[in-house]
Amino acid sequence: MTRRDTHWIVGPGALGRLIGLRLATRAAPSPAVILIGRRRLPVEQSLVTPRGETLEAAVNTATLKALPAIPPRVVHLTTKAYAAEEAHLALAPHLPVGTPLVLWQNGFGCQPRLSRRHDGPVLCATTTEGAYLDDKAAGDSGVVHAGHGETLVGALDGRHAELADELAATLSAAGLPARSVADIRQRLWQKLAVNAAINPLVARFRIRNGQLRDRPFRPMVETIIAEVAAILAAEGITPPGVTGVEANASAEAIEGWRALVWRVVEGTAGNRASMLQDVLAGRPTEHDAILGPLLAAAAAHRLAAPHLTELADRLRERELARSRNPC
Ligand code: KPL
Repeated sequence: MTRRDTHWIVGPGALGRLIGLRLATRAAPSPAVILIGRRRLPVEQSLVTPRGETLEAAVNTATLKALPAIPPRVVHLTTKAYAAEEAHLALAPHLPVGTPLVLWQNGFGCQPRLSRRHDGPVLCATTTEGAYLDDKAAGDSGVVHAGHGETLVGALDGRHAELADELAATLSAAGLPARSVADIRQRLWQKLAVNAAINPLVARFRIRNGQLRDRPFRPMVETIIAEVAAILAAEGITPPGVTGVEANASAEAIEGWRALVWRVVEGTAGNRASMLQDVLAGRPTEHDAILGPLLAAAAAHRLAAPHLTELADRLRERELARSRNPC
């Protein structure tokens, strides 16, 4: 194994393992993959494809405290948003200068900060691939690739297009269709808008995404969409398919956000959203990365966002209660 083709995957949750195992089981030449977590994972890992096939792979594993000797060609940071900067801090001193970093986090919190701090090219990725860890089926050694999606990659400052093209080609060849884009900031905010309209509500009421279509939840979603649309208009973020600065404040833009959110609710009706899964498992949630940037933008533009504020307050209180009474 050489540096040339080695991908370090830091944060081997469902997404990290999906990327790692897709790369490792890709037709030759498959890149070498090292899964790096807080604890060492079993070497033998399996991936259940959306068609139900099981792909097996032996991957190298390591921990943040005992990093591999082989330097990476690229590092994928796939931790939850709230853990990304701490993981980067542990990792950065051990990376050769100029090592490319790919950030796979939800929201828009750590991406600008790490893009400034990292000593090398930084790409951001956003994906609609569906994956979960199935501990019952595979213990600690498997991930289920639940549904195909699309991955978009790019740098916040629009640089490193060649690297983004190369990464998109590598991911696509591994069965994760990917495209390099010049407007990843827009794309990250678009996903954040969807997450903000769905995740805090389903986590608060402990419901599946599809239940948002019914009363009493539907009007709550509409209220959140209206607040999010106003904030994003002020930030110059347009919904997919709607372009132009003037379009931002228009009825067309609000309809664009509504269409996007309800399309995702429909498409993921049976899902328990990631924030609900975190709440049910007693884990921290990504509320800071999702609601934090929206509330900061609302404050900067002097816009009221009472419903988003209330949802953020509740999630923050839950976090405080969790840290006082860890189970
Ligand atoms: O991305 C998601 C999540 O669960 O975090 C959505 C789109 C809300 C699907 O469940």
